[in-house]
Amino acid sequence: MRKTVCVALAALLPATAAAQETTLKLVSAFGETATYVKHMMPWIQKFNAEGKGVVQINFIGGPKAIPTFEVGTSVKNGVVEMAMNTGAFYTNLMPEADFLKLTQITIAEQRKNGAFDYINKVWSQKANMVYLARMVDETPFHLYLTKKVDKPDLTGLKLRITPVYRDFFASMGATLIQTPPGEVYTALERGVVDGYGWPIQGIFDFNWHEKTKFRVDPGFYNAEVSIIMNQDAWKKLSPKQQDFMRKQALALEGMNGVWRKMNAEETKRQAEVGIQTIKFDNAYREKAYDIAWASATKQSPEHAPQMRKLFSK
Ligand code: 173
Repeated sequence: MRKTVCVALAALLPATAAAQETTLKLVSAFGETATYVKHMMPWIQKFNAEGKGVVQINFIGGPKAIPTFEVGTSVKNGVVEMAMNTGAFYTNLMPEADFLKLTQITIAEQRKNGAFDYINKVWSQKANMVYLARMVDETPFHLYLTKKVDKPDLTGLKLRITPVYRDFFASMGATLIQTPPGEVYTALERGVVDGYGWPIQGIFDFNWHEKTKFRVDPGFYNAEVSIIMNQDAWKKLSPKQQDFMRKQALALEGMNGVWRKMNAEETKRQAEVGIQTIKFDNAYREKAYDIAWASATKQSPEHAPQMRKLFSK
């Protein structure tokens, strides 16, 4: 009799263990050769090693799996549970997504001053998402050009943009063409654009340096790349699984120290391959913020003023 019970219990065990472990699909809005993906992969490995029997991440790939500008919707609808994404790629869900570029304090500080909770409130209400972790921080955007300009007047230039740069570049008279990162090289090669916006790091990932002659300084804003999650999938996790996810989110943010160093290295590397710098004064950078906040306030009178307070130094 006793033996029978044991056998019956043993038969149940694997099924129970499987039910306790949850696998979450994760997609990247950036291509697989991107610095951001390279940064994330060791984190996923460690996550899966420590998460055996708890939670596993199944990385399903980049924009070939889901196109860049559709990743946000796929997370909202639960087609995938998680994504590495930036707000500029899901402004179709809410204008606030793109405001994360305006943070002047680190994610660690945002967790302390209430900004992180505020973001989560908005993401939950408007996009059915949990904002889990910010994995790129302290990284400015720049304007890169194939033609020289000697003042902040971009009239006659065609520039590749995302929502990040739209209002700022438009204010200087540029003609704008929105593309996902995956289409920048071809646009440069064919002369469809005379330049593009991108952070200080990463232009070598896609060989854009081959076509880039100038970088405009100073940089502006703060590149945001984060891990977002479908809210229903989050709610299905047990408290233990949620704790594990929070711990891993903090671990990912704990890796953000690499960006400062990488940004200095990439600045040097750009100079080494012959990319010249065009220097504008700080009024250029200040204008970038003034224009972005004015636009944000217009698009979201409800949240922009509070986010501005929480995001500023
Ligand atoms: O594609 C982009 O230029 C963009 O919006 C972005 C945002 C964050 C990091 C890198 C690129």
